[in-house]
Amino acid sequence: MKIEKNQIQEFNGRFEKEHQTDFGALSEKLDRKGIPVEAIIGKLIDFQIAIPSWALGAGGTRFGRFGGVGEPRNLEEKIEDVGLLHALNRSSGAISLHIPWDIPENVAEIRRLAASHGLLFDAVNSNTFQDQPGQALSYKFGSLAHVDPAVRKIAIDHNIEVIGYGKELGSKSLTVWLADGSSFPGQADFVTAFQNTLSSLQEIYKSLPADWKMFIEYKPYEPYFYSTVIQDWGTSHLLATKLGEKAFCLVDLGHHLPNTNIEQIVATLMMEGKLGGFHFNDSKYGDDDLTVGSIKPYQLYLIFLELVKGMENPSSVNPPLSWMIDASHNLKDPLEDLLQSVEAILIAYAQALIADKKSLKEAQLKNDVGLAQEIVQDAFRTDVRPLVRESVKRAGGALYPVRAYREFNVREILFKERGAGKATGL
Ligand SMILES: [Mn+2]
Repeated sequence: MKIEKNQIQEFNGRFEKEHQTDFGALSEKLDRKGIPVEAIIGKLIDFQIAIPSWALGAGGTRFGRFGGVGEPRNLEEKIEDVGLLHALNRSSGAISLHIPWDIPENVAEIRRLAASHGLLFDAVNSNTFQDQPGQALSYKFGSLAHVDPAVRKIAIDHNIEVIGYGKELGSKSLTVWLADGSSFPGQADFVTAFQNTLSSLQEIYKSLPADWKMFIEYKPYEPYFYSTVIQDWGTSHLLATKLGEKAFCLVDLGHHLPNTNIEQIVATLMMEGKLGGFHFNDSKYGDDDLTVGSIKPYQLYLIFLELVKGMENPSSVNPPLSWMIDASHNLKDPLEDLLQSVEAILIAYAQALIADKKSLKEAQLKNDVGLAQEIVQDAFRTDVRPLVRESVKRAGGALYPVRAYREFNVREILFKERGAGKATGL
């Protein structure tokens, strides 16, 4: 299925008048404050968020999985799904693949298909958290951190193989998320596990092309419950620093203990030039992988405020960031959910862009706590949705992507085309 431009134009035409009223009122308000509306629209249009191939089907929990209908049955259909999202919001112009779930059989054809939807390949993701069919030795007690060098070699070779697939697809980064850890005190030696991981990553790093980045993702617990080798941003930063200038930390919003100040982590990593990428999702308790902005939209905005401050800092040494969604759950239609996530990200970004950072700095220098709070909250409490809609519309997307998705009967059409099958790789 493909959404045609004239479908979107016809849809937008019906809502143009009400949108112009909303956008006009907001523009006027922002103009009065001296906020550069056109420049902000340009930034919103440029902002692209990669969609992970594993979020396109219904996710499961350890208690079961309730599949949806019309889920993608292969890599081609996953690309088609991301193409549908991108047609609707013009902000989902990349796909992040998971190897071995998404090994391309015909690379040239896959590249051509992605290009026909206007999509690029973002970071490739390795998988050493589960054994693959026919694998000689098991990852049960670890992969890159394993005490047996023969197991480590299998995990290293897999990561190098993933880089190979990424090179063929035009990807420029490898994301390593390591499940390795222990569930019982005494099970593993912390120092040995760290040193094994570092030397394994150093082997992989040697195979990283000159213009690539390696993202090191951290997570405090799960699947193991006593210790995780790469448990926090400090460990990730330590590894990235020891590896070299192509290695960076990756922040997954769900990979923190409750109430962690993620915006402070983001600010610190950007200051050090070591923030590489982002996995967006939302959570209430743990790594819940819920829709971005569904639980803690204020936190998302505060994180974006630090990101924007970092990006707008002319002396920043941090490279451009890689933006990705990493969510998966089993209640909503995955495509509709991803449209909501992308919209939430754009809203938080727009709020951070309109925030009066100059006045905030002045208030901070005067220790004017009350004023600082007023400034920070003023942007968050501004309904920036007309600004986001205007940017999506100018880029060729639908004014209301979720509504358009429903009106175009996307899921029903995909169901007719694909049947009730379950998505691959989940
Ligand atoms: Mn993640």
